[in-house]
Amino acid sequence: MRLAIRVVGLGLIAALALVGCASASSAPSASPSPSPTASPKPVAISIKSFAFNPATVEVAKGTTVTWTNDDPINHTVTTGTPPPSGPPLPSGASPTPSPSLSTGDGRINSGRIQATSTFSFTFNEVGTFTYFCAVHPRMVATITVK
Ligand SMILES: [Cu+2]
Repeated sequence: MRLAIRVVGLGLIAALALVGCASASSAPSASPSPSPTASPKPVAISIKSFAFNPATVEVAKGTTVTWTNDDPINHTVTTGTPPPSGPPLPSGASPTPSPSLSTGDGRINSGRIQATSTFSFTFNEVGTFTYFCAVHPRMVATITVK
């Protein structure tokens, strides 16, 4: 019993010594140098009244775009070509109870953006990004990255 206490005590002393050593030897770390090119200003797009506002945006490469859903219902930001709305069902077929949303071309797909929520994407690739709302395929917009 007594031996055990002594071992624990020695262990504590050793631990304290180590901590003291570590803090004494830690040199102040050099502050990271600022990046040579400042990142472009972020861009905000509002989703309101079943439309992307503004619908046409031109941004510099590296820009982060944030969409805010200002409608009381869900929308998505999905790149690609919107599916034709209201596809004709084969005769006798019943509509699926919860049709899965189009995932577009797979480059950007926010999934459902709840009311008052946001979705952000950083464009690190130049090109034209045509996107739509998978819930309401008539909602279309374009972002051009230069
Ligand atoms: Cu929508």
